Amino acid sequence: MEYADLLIETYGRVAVIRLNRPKALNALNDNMMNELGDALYKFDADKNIGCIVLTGSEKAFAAGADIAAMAEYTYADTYPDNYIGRNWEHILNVRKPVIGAVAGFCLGGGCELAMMCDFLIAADSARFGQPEIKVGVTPGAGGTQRLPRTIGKAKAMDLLLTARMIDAAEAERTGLVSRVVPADKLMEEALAAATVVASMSVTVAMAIKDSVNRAFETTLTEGVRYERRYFHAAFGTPAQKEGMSAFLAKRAAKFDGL
Ligand code: CO8
Repeated sequence: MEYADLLIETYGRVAVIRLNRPKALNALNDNMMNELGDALYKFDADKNIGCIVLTGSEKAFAAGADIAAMAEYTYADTYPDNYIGRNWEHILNVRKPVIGAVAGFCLGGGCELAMMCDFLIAADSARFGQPEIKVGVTPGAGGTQRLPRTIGKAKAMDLLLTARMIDAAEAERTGLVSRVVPADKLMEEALAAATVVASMSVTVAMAIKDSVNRAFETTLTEGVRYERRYFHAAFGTPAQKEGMSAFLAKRAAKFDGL
């Protein structure tokens, strides 16, 4: 796959999508978001891929939506065309697990995109924030919704209203990221985690992802019912037969592609 604003690599059953506009700290523009959607959908449909890693550069995961592109926009340029909604949320349709590997600036739309990943591994160099207020707009890709659900109202309001950045340690304390690793180990750690995920049953991994995401959309009772359907359905999959027979035979399960 060849893209102007992305770099693509695969490692076994893991696909790595790297945001690549280094001169603009990976500011997210229309073309990059179209390409990202295209790459995500291709890997989601690829039977040889079990997990996707989304990353940026050492300096920036992404420093936000492209301010230079947006500066002259009018309401008439944004609302009728569904600016952002049109191509920023493809990632939410991806059924396979997506791990975000974040180093450097992860701001504004960059932080919103990161929060659409399933979990985040951060380099100790990572800086997170929602500084949209400083450029005279609200967040537009979920910052006011996913951030409070993730780190709580007080912290979210603090970040959204003051535009201050938090470092990787604070991001881990608040639950925004699942782990922090030395910057020079970020890709090694992200690939190791993704390789573990990709070695599991892709069917079960997709079901777990869907079920966890359901927790944010429904009541506890309905969510547990939803999960129970997947649990029962698992007994109709080859993955359950392989996983449980491997356990009883005291051997490692081989889920490749199941
Ligand atoms: N858009 C466009 N260009 C950018 C952006 C951006 N968001 N961020 C950095 N750049 C460019 C700079 O203009 C500069 O370009 P040049 O070299 O041509 O002058 C280059 O990247 C390097 O940046 P700096 O020189 O500023 O580097 P510093 O290390 O001094 O500062 C910062 C780094 C602190 C990250 C600083 O660049 C900054 O504050 N950037 C803007 C952060 C920001 O406000 N982000 C929010 C943008 S609004 C948004 O994301 C709305 C999201 C809504 C959903 C999606 C909408 C599309």
